[in-house]
Amino acid sequence: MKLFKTFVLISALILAVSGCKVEKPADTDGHDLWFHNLEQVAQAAPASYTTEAIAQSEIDQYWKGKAAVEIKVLDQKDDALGRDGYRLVFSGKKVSVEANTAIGTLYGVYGLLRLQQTDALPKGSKTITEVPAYQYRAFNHWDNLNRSVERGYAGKSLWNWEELPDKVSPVYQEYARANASVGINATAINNVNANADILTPEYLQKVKVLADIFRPYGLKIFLSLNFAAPKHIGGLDTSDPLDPKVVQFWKDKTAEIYALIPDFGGYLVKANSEGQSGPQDYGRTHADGANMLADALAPYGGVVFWRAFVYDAQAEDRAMQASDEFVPFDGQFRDNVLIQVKNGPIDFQPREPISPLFGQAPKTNLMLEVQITQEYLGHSKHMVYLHPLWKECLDTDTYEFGKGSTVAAVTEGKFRDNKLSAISGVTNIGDDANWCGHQMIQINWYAYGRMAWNPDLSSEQIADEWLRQTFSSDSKFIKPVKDMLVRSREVTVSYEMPLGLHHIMASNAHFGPGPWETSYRKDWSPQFYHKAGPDGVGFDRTVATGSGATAQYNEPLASTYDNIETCPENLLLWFHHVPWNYKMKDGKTLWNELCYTYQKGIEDAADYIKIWEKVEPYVDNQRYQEVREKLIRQAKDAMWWRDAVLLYFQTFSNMPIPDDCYPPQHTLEELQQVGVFRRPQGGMPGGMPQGQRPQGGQQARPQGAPQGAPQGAAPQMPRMRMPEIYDMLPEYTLPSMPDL
Ligand code: GCW
Repeated sequence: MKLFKTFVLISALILAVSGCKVEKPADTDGHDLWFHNLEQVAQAAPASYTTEAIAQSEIDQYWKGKAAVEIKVLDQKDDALGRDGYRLVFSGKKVSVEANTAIGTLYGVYGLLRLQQTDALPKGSKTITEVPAYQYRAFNHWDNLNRSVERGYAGKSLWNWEELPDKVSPVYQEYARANASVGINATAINNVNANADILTPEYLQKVKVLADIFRPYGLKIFLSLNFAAPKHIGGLDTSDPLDPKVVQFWKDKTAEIYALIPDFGGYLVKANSEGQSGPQDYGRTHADGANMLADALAPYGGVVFWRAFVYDAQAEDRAMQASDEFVPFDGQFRDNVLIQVKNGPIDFQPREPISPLFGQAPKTNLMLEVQITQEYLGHSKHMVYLHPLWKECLDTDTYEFGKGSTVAAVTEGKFRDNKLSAISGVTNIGDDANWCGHQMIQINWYAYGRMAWNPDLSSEQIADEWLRQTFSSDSKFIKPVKDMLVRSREVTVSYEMPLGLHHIMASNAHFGPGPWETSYRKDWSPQFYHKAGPDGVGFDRTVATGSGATAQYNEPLASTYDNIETCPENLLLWFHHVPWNYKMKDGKTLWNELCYTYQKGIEDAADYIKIWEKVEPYVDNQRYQEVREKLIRQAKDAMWWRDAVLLYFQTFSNMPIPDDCYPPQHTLEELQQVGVFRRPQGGMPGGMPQGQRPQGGQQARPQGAPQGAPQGAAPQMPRMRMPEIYDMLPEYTLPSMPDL
């Protein structure tokens, strides 16, 4: 007892002397996002619900500075600011927020409050000018009408269709406000695997209510449409885009929408992809389909986002298909069509090269689609800050118009006369209290908006801003946590699919490893992508011996990727089939490089826990515990990935896992029991719940016999749903590392 008292006394003394006691912040569920340090979460709707009133009320409630803030819509328009840009003029006793439009001033107000909340207000007189890089900074929700969310990991859809239009959740306004605060100005509210019902009068009444709530925040509604809608809800016997009845259907439907929603943004379309209907069903082209819709929208100023995410089971290399299908139509799309291209040529993998299409369609309005929801990066169970992934794509040079033709420059329209430009992100939002299912991945919503406004911002700057507004400005918190976030994408690449490996996740749920899996469609089969065998691993996409995908890039990218000597090692197995004993730049064999990269990924993921524990004093208990639990899960998943991939590849390489790597904790057989899915007949790649399958179009059907089971193939198992997989996951213990 005496000893204990002495201990308490000494501890108290140390604390008093060092003065390091930090007051523990109050618990929060994270619903207030990056508005956390402002006193109040979301205000009730101001008396008059206009952009001007909202801008003023944000300042009245949250501006803490001594200088008076004046909000001014310029009489004399300033072309340099465009529609959305703003100027903050700091002159001693006054700050003036100036813009050409009311929405510009609202962005200015949020910009000013951001400077306040991140301790970045200028000291003396200064003018800050901000103009967004893209005209449309769009969100894509993959939300179904039954409130399930395809690839959503944060609860149900925000849109309560049953209650609308009569009952309006306060969350709709909070959502609009959060988007406006980071500059997001367009939102496609329903899944691209679209249910045509969204276009019925009943649903349009509900959509109108959302549009009315979003409008003062500058957020335009888009709808994903089902290309077969003329058949499904229009009573027609065809949806052929060149059929006059179909053309009329879309004209009428568009007029009906604009009568309800005068500032409606336009249509987002997934056509002839993964079983969705499209113009090719009628022997027509992407250009025929997109242009027909564009013509219906043009009188109202609407635009079409037409997706380039297309592939079919017959293609030798899925990575080449978007270019193969779209390049022939370069120059044939209407001015108000944008072709929406995923960042990489396959599908939102932890690392992909850029889609070659960005460098191949000089006369087309191209826009970038990124995925904010972490379909392939640990769902909402893993902390992965995605800005570095997106920025890697935006900064990559396509060389299309010579050096400096980065994806950012191409999509911003710098080389086109038509200045229409857009960017879109598939959201990670649902009705979870914290919106995203994981406190830390709220950063990806924030970062997406900031990037869409300014693609030049660095990952560090955005993380810094977000942390200060969401948690604490204390440098003892900011420094380690920012560092952890900025590294996190690379860490996830290391423990999931390093060195250019891709698409080796468990099918269907796209969570956890499944390198041994096959599918009745080769292009859904992990084995098709890694091609592991006794001779090596990786997909040969070279011109001489492989699919020739490297030739879809402009020089010097094409030859850099094509040559195994110059191909960046982080994309090696994307472009090359490489022997297990191939010598890497650091002298290791490919096999050992794989082993050590996975090892490093596990170590780094486990290290997050220690970093988080050190910053405990700066985080409220609720968020601290929630994040800690998820980080433990993430580290265990990292080991699961490593064990599964290496043990499976080892059946081909026959090489040992080096002694200084953690030994596997499970056998390949055990792991294969966990990760095996069998697709039900006629199942869709999206793993959508029954009743949410796309209507019309060709359903994806088995193409040919499943591939022969290779060495190490998994036993046949009944199909399992996600929760069952979780129950079956062998409990991993964290490796005994110092201090853990
Ligand atoms: O990545 C795949 C997803 C599908 C998704 C599709 C797409 C909406 O697995 O769930 O469907 O991409 O982007 O259309």
